[in-house]
Amino acid sequence: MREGTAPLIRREDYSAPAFWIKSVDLTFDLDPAKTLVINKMQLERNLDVPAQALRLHGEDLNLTRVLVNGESVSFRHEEGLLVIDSLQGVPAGPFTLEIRNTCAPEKNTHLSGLYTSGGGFFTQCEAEGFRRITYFLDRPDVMAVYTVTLRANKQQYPVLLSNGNLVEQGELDNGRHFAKWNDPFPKPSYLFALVAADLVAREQWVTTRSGKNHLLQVYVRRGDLDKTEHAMNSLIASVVWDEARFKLPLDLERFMIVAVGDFNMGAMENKGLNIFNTKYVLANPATATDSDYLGIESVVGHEYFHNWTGNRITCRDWFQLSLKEGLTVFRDQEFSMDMAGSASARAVKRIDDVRTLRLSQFPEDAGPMAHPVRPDSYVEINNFYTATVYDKGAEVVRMMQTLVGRDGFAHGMTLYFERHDGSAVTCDEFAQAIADANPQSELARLLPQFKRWYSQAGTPRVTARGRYDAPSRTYTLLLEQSCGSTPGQAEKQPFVIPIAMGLVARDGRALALQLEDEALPASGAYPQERVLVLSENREFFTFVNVDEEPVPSLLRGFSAPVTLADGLSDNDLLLLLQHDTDPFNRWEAGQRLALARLLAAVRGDGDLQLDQPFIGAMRGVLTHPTLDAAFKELLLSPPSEIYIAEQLESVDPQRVHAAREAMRMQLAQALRDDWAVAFEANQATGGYAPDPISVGKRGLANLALNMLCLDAVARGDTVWPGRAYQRFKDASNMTDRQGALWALLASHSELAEPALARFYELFKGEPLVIDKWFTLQATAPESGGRVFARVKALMNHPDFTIKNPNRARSLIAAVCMGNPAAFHRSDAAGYVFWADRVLELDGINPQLAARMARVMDRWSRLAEPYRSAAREAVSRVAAKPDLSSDVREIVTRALADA
Ligand code: B3K
Ligand code: ZN
Repeated sequence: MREGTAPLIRREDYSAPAFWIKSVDLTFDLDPAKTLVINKMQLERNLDVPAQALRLHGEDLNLTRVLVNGESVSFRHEEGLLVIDSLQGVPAGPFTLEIRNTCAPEKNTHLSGLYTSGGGFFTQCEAEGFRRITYFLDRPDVMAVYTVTLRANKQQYPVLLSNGNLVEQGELDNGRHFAKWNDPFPKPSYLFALVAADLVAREQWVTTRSGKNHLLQVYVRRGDLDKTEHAMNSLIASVVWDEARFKLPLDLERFMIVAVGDFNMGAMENKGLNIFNTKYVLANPATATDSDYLGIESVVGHEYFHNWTGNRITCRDWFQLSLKEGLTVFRDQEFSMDMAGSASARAVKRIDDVRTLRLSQFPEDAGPMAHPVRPDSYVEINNFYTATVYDKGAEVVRMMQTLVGRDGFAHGMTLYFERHDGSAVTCDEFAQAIADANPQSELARLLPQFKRWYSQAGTPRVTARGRYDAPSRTYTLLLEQSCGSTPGQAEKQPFVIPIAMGLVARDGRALALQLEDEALPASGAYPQERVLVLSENREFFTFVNVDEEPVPSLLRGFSAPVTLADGLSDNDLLLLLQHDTDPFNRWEAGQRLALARLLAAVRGDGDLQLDQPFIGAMRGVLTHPTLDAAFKELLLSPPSEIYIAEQLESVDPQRVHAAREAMRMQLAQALRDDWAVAFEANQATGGYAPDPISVGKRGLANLALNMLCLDAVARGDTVWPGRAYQRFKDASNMTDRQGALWALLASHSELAEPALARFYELFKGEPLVIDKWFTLQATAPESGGRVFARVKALMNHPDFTIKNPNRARSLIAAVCMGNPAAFHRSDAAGYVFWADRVLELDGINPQLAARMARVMDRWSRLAEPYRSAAREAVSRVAAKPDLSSDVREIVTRALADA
């Protein structure tokens, strides 16, 4: 294990490897206690760099033999590296290196490298797990062809899988068998995978456009086959989409997905052998919610799309992680949008993605872990699989598409693959390809400046001021940008910010947009929407032939990851809420109206008291004859407590919670009859299908039921809670069942207890549903400390185990991240709980511990008494002497944020 003094790795220190590994022949004798690995490599010196000793990575391994060209050589260990000095003078040309070592999969609680789960063997190698399997140049720019032979007991491990194509399989002595796999594509070690377990597969053949047939397989444990249909459908849709949208075909004879119950993250894109957290594979209507279904579709897509963006072209070094992650998130977002279909359903997906960005990336960019999309340094790379690298990285790619157009972007992708297929490259090379394919674009003109999105951390703030001049019939927009300092970056240079916009007349009409000195376009009409490109600190944009003072609708579709201060009044926002042709800004107007009221209540002395214009506007949304249900639900859900807190200089989480709960209660009361109508009108009929219309109906019906119970319980009325309980019992799908249970929990109904008990009895054999059962209890609205007390009691429940990441997250992360009012207690008990859990987890699974540690990132923003208590808890974790480098990096950065 790496200890707390691990060095800082810097991007500027990159140097090419001293050796290349051309091919690897691996043989595994799989045994949970002691697995033997025979690793035969073909290497050659990299003649572009000065001759040096060979230094191989290795971690938690037992080395038994080292042979160079069949002869034993001397070696030494130095700072976690295996050093073979005699290879410094090796002649140019290939030589072989054979290494034998053992490892102990059943003792591997880090879930990095080779480990056991549910009686099978699984691997996770990204970012640096391969070195926990055998000695290697475990860095992404060393790409080799792998041949892998697996040997294991046939009865216990009937399925033996690795990357690529199966070349041979057969029987061995003593009840053992073997399988030999070959992956023809050179790949970095982080994409290696093996699985040996007792599994069954759903199979499907597909034919790609070239006429080739491919076998798709989804492997799960016996008994879970009835939960694989949606994952398989999502995989087929992904194969079809990537070929249609980007002309990128499946390049292997077979493509496998394997589900495993113990997994640190969502899934992993190993070449041809994706390994998934069961959470992103298993679903049937009885066990999975609509959002589970959507999550599966997007993660299956994401991992499949990595096959080109990540695997065929990979990262030169881990600082370039967003090269594959930002791009692949962008691709999975586009995939889900294309699958959603209608303009309204696409907007719902976009709003969802922006909510995620604001919930996780904006706080990250404003806190101690702020880092550029392409970081400059790290201690532990696993700590940099962040919202910034993934989600802001995706926004950077999206801005490129906005600047060059959808077709231009597709051409850019084609050029990127022409230039770099089969190699390990940098973010610069990606941006250059997109720009070079679009030489006339704003991206090409501004490329060096645009790339500041990769190098500068922090969320830019755009302010906009409009001035209408009646005599000249002009409307002038002044746009200004600034960006606060972030750790290590005091001054920021201006960004290139594409601002999609329109102007809306007082009667709701969209106005034609003619800029000063602009000729009539070939289409014969000026557009009603356009993209302004802000690249200076301040710029004026003047529109002519404007007959009346308009309301500007800026940053449509959230065209850049910035915050916007446009000074719009309540009346302006009400106009946009009603008339904006851009659905994103329509939603945003509603959120801003709610946010303004919430912030006033949190900052001021009085309680929140909703005004008639706001209530009327919300009623207008709820009773709107044509808006989609999903869109109504988004509009009627107030901003989250985390998002509200981010707008405040000093945060009292209890006040934020109280204000938001008051808003929910008043909306419940004021719209009581309308909620009842909406509930009845949005019953999805027929069999379960996760299509956007049905999903929207179930979502709005659940919100309505929640509001109706809230209002009823407050009045002492038992009718709606009774109906909710009945619905909970009779539900034919998990979305409705969980929605009804949540309505009871969130309204503090007495029926919540019997419902929880019944839920447990129904699903005690379904781990993913029991995760939900823990999470529902941990995220229920706090009242009088009961939720927190329940969480502590649940830690002793026979089904709770901190060793399983999903289960640990379902309770610990759920309360610490998902329930601010239960977590931030004036007696500091929440922080003590957090510190104890982080320390406990650190001894088992440092990656997971470091994720949990990030809960406290924003401690310095808290008001007293929370702030001092939170700092003390972070200091207590930091004081532990043998802390992992993972957690040490997080808490050290947090404490520097005073
Ligand atoms: N590439 C993996 C994440 C690996 C995380 C390593 N700590 C999954 C993904 O982004 O698709
Ligand atoms: Zn990814």
